[in-house]
Order: sequence, then C-alpha cells, then structure tokens
Amino acid sequence: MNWRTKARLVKRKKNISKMKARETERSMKKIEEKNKTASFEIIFIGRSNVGKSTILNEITGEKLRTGKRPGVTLKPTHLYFDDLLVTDMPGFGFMNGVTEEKTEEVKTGIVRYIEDHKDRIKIAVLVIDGAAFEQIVKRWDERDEIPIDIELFSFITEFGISPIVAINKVDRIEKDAYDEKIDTIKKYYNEYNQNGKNVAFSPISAKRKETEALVKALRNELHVLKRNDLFKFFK
Ligand SMILES: Nc1nc2c(ncn2[C@@H]2O[C@H](COP(=O)(O)OP(=O)(O)O)[C@@H](O)[C@H]2O)c(=O)[nH]1
Ligand SMILES: [Mg+2]
Repeated sequence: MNWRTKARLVKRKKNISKMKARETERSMKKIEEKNKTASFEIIFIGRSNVGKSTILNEITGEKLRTGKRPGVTLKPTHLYFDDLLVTDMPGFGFMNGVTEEKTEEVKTGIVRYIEDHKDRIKIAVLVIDGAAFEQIVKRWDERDEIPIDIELFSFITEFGISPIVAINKVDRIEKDAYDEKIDTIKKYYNEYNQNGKNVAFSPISAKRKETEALVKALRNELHVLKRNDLFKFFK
C-alpha cells in the first residue's frame, strides 16, 4: 500500500469516527433477538442499484424487492437458512436527492453492524457495477478520496472476513473492453486489501441469470470454512 492510499484511508477513518460520535443510538434489538440463533453470517454490501437484491433472488431463490428507488432505510434485510443468516445491507450513494450526510450515515451503520457482529460474519460479498466502476473511481479520485465501497472493502479485510467482490452487470461491458476493465477493478481493490488473504473476484450478470462465478466463489469460501452443509442454499 503506497503513502497516498494510506493517507486516504486515514482521512476516511477520521470521517467514520466523526459520524460515529454524531450518530444517534439506533435500536436493532428486536431483530437481534431473532438473529441470535444464527452463528454464520454472509453480508452483501454495495451501492444502491448495483443489483444486490437481484443477485440474492437469483442465487437463493428468495423474493426480495428489486429495482425500486432506494429509500433511506438504514435497516438491513435478513434471509434465514438454518443457522445461516444472509444479510442485504442498505445501499449507499447513487440516491438522487439524498444528501452526502445520509450516505455517510448509511456507511456508519454498516461499519457499526460489522463491528458488532464480527464474530458471526464470515463472508462479505461486495457487489459493484462493473460497467460504472471507472467513472465512480474517477469522480472520487478527483476529490482525492476513495469510493465508499472500496473503503468498506478495506475495512472488511482488516477484520479477517473473507471478501468476495461480485462484479455485476458485466452484460453492459463491451466485449473488447472486458478483460482490461476486469483487470483494472482487480488491481484497484487489491491495493486496498489489508490482509494477506486472496480476494475472490466474480464477474456476473444477475439480469441474465449468469451468477455461477459468484456461487462458485461462495462455495469455495464455505468449503474453506468447513461449512459444505450450506452449499444447498445457493444455486
Ligand atoms: N444490465 C443489468 N442490470 C441489472 C443486473 N442486475 C441487476 N440489474 C438491474 O439493476 C437495477 C437495480 O437492481 P437491484 O437488485 O434492485 O439493486 P440493489 O439496489 O443493489 O438491490 C434493477 O433494475 C435490475 O434489474 C445486471 O446484471 N445487468
Ligand atoms: Mg436492494
């Protein structure tokens, strides 16, 4: 990690603690009660509209709402499978008319959630829009800041949670540009990896129901974590 990368992370961390101090106490007690029996959690994180819910529907066969304009809800959505909890975290960014402060609040909520459940969270799937990636990075680069999803990725790697980067919407990447785009994404994320673990990158298209790469990556991780019994919940 170079000095510039580090400086950016420090800057972002300062922002996180500022938000934490300001954050009001939010009660998640009721859901927590229900979630107590879960011992293994997989979280899905990403900007609004990257396709988190579409992916979850496709790989689990559940029916989460998709394509709706994201509200400003800060609550995660949970799916239950035996002792496995699959959590769709609130999306951030993108939302028109939603202030930067609200976006920061969503991020703080996610950070807090991960900290509070770090023993239970074994895998984090970061969903990104493969077609929009470069544009997003460019925008943040101009402000000399790192995009929130990359910051969250970096944060996750600090906890030793296995990260999988699901590069969604590859159907929208031109064939000629495909290899280079995927490489650029891998390079960028790997620079912010704060532990020695290899990161799994899964190019997928949830819309075309082409999610095999992600299911494969999930199964790999489940196998490493000796939870082959959970294979059956992902197709
Ligand atoms: N082109 C394309 N669109 C997708 C893909 N996956 C999801 N979408 C669309 O992206 C929009 C947002 O999807 P959604 O699952 O609600 O995103 P979320 O906000 O991250 O949960 C919807 O209109 C989906 O149909 C994909 O692989 N390719
Ligand atoms: Mg959604």
